[in-house]
Amino acid sequence: MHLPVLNDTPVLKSGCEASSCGSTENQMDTLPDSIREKIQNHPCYSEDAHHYFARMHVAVAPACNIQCHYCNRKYDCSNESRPGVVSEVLTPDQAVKKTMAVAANIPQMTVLGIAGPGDPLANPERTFETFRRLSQEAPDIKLCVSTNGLALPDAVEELSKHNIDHVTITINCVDPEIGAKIYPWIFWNNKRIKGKKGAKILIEQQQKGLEMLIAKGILVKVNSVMIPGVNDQHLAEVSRIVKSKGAFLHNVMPLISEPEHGTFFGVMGQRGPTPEELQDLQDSCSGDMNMMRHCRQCRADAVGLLGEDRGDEFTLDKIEDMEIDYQAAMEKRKVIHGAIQAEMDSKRLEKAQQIQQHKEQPKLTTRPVLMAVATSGQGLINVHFGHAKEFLIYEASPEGVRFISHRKAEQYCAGDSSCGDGESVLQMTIRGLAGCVAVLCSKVGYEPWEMLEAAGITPNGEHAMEPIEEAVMAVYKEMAVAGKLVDANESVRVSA
Ligand code: CLF
Ligand code: SF4
Repeated sequence: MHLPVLNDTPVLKSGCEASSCGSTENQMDTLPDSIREKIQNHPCYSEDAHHYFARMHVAVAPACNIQCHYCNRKYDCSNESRPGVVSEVLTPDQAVKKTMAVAANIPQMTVLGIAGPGDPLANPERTFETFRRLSQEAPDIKLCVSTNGLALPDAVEELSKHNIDHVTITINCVDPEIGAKIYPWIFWNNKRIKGKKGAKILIEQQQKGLEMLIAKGILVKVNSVMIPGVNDQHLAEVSRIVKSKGAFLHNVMPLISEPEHGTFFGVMGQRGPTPEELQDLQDSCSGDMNMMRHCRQCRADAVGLLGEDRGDEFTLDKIEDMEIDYQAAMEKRKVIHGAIQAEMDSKRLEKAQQIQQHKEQPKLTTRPVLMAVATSGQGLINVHFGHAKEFLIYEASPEGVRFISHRKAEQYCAGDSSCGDGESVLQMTIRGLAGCVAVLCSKVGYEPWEMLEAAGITPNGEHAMEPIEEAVMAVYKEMAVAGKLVDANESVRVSA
């Protein structure tokens, strides 16, 4: 089908200059096979894989060797988790049992990560005992660790022994001046070292650890917490430096600083970035570096697909009652992984063909817009508007469709029907979709339909069970044909 060229309206420049989208999958096509093999079923390292494959964390690491101003020890590590106490800190033995139980019951779980609630490498015995046993007893599970980096250089040798080929280092700065504003102290050589001096040691250890991991052929992802007014102007430099040293992916996450979490930043009123500020920074870094945009800032005991938490199904008392035949489970896992891989390969092929067709068609001159999508995985539009716990946000433009971020439904409320100011959960969810021109879901009820329309967001239930990117592009074209996308002065993004 030929696309109509609507008019001469200037195109608002999208952050993406590529022919289709800025997803890691397009970059993935150019990766060597050895790296592709490492990331193709890792839900964090591959944006595509996160629709299909799950991860789990085991909370075996309670202690930490530094203090971050965005962390309160009562809560999960903010490096890799949303604030919220871990339900259970596990022993290595309990962690292994839990992993086996999850692997048998959720065959899509391909990655086991240790990410807290403190720093895994500040708890080396517990962390390495867990990894050692799992690498022997469940060799089909990829092992992954996330660290603040202070103890990393001393741990690299041990990490490489346990077949851990994914390491995340949280690097918030490369300048001790800035570091002193984020880290009040570190614990180093049995002493507490404060301010710039402590930050300098931490930065040096992080950079040294990064270089050592790369030298060992271990894939490194760098996480950074974006703190407006503190390191936001500095993170592009961080991105450039870590890329030059060989980091594979950069994940810039928004600071979470609710006063009720009792963190220094929360109490001091330090704000987190708006979605718009976050996207601008990610876009500005993306020229230099592969950017991760689908991070869910998971709990240190998260289980399931990114964005879902099935931890309650695998509490210690429930695991005790489970009969697990891991050999049989491994066979089943192999078959399921093979089927998912085949589906992903065929989708990738289809996508490549669509990109080619798209290139050959006359270019639209319409503006880029954001659309929200309700999905529970498999890359399909398969969730009812009212059941969505989160929405994935895509940008559609004449260049194609690209994933931007995710936004929680009910993000201002814990699930009561209303908050203090009388705003309903539905109203809050719709407010959270501000800036989107449409929401695609499997179905939408009458009341939300009217409220969405009143908010200027077109509800769309016509693409149920269709692949997300195709559906988003189809809706974009329909809107273009209907002349709804010609106002180039209208802002593409509005902060929620
Ligand atoms: Fe866990 Fe982290 Fe490994 Fe993933 S999470 S240790 S790399 S398996 Fe993933 Fe969660 Fe974001 Fe972490 S979405 S917080 S990036
Ligand atoms: Fe908290 Fe993690 Fe920072 Fe340690 S490294 S203080 S656990 S956020």
